[in-house]
Amino acid sequence: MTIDVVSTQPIEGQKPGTSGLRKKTRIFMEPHYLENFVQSIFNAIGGAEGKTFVIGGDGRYFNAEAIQTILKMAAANGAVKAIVGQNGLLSTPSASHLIRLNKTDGGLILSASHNPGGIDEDFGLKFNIQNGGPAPESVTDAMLEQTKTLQSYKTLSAPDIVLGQIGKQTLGAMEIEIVDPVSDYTALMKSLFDFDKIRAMFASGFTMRFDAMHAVTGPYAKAILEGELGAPDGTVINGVPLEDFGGGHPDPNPVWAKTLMDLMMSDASPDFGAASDGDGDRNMVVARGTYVTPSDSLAVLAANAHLAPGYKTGLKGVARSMPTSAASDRVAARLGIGSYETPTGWKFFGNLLDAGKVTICGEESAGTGSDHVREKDGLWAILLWLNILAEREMSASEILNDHWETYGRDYYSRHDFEAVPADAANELMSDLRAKLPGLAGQTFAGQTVKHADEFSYHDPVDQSVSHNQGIRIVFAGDARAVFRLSGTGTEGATLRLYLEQYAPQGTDHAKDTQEALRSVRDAAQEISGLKERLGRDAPNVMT
Ligand code: VG1
Ligand code: CO
Repeated sequence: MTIDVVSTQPIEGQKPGTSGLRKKTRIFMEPHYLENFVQSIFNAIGGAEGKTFVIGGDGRYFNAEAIQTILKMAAANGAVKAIVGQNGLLSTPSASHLIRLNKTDGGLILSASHNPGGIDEDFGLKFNIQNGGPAPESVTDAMLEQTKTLQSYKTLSAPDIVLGQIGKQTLGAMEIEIVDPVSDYTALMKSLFDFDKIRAMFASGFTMRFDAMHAVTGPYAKAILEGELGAPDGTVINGVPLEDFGGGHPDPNPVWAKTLMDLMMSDASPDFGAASDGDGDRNMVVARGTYVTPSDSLAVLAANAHLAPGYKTGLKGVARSMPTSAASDRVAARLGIGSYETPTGWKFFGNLLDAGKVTICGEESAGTGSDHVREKDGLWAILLWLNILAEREMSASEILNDHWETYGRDYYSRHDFEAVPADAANELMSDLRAKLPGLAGQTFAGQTVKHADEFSYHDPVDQSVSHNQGIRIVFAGDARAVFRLSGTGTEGATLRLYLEQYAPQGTDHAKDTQEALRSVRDAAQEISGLKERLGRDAPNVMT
């Protein structure tokens, strides 16, 4: 086996976005493209010499080939060990756990998460650091610099590794350990939740449907829900990971998980419904007859987490991304604990978790997690819900209604305008930015602007500052509209409009969500002119 130093051209502007680098699969498959980015990662972290990495992905098309390439490059760059999920599979939260459990130097996670998979769809790669969390901006900026100047990369001429075989192999001087992707993760879940109590709930006839969307969570959900917890066979649907996710978007929302939504709204509904995304870090929760918005789910979990053994001493604090509704802030205020508002993307929660300032974090995009790993964790959120249901002996909708009665309801919806022309979306944002100083006091569609700004985050732990994290327009009547450009799309631009309207305790909590948000939506339209500018009558996706 020989180490080859391959000369290459820099790949300009490959900036990792909200969650790693995402591109069309065919771009990743171009000669030297993946190699350039992997070498840029190694260079950006001060080399791979002597290091141990966790490697795995969501099983999408090109997953296994890319892992072979990464392993050879890691060996050629002097890494001493790679811990790899069997068949190249690792959910994002379980990769985060393995990084921490084995005290490794980080991990390479192959996923484009909720984006569809296949040769004509999307692929992605992200690097997580020693704490198990996504690389912070200082590191992703260093990767970007590397991609611009890289002249060569190192690889090994060697036969492929057998990814299906659990146990140890060697590649050059590097040891490879292929591990069962599920077992360590299951042990972690057992340490946090009352499995006996949840098992008893299933045994007494509680029914659930978990849609794994043909993505990576299937084997985890089957092992834990149907295996450990005794839920009947068939509780997990679409449980076999497929390279193209069966042709769907593995995005757990009412649009892409429509079959599950329809079931939950029907007379045949089980007691509880859930789904997770491509790489298993996000979750959707549906009560019988009621969709639980992710912002509400975060708030309910924060308010009830102490009922699960892993959180019985209470929470240190709660963090949410800026576009997430204020529902979890209300819980934190009542509990007398800290609440934090961060930019979109899990990498911003890492410092708060490491510093012990927060225990639970969440995003409106259906990501919820805690300090047990440094990623959002779809199955964790579902297990926490199950533990709470088992303890409170109420249905999920009763818990939700009780929550609204206690705290008031934050009506919430996100409207996505996907794959719109990038120029038009950028212009919309810059024109809106220019308007901000004059908006306060003006009234649009019956909503009066209280203040408007562009969100900048000052990290309270490392004092770093991140600008341009979304435009917020706060209205006097306890409503808010947020405009933000997505950092995970691979085609044109995606504009996200986040809408919320608070209805205090004692007011009507049973309105239709879109109806309750009508005036704030109309105000957002009037201020931005988004329909005309983007040439769209309606959003593609409303969650
Ligand atoms: C989206 C979500 C964001 C999430 C990110 C990665 O980002 O809005 O909340 O952290 O996806 O999630 P954006 O930039 O497109 O809005 V995952 O599960 O796709 O890695
Ligand atoms: Co994901």
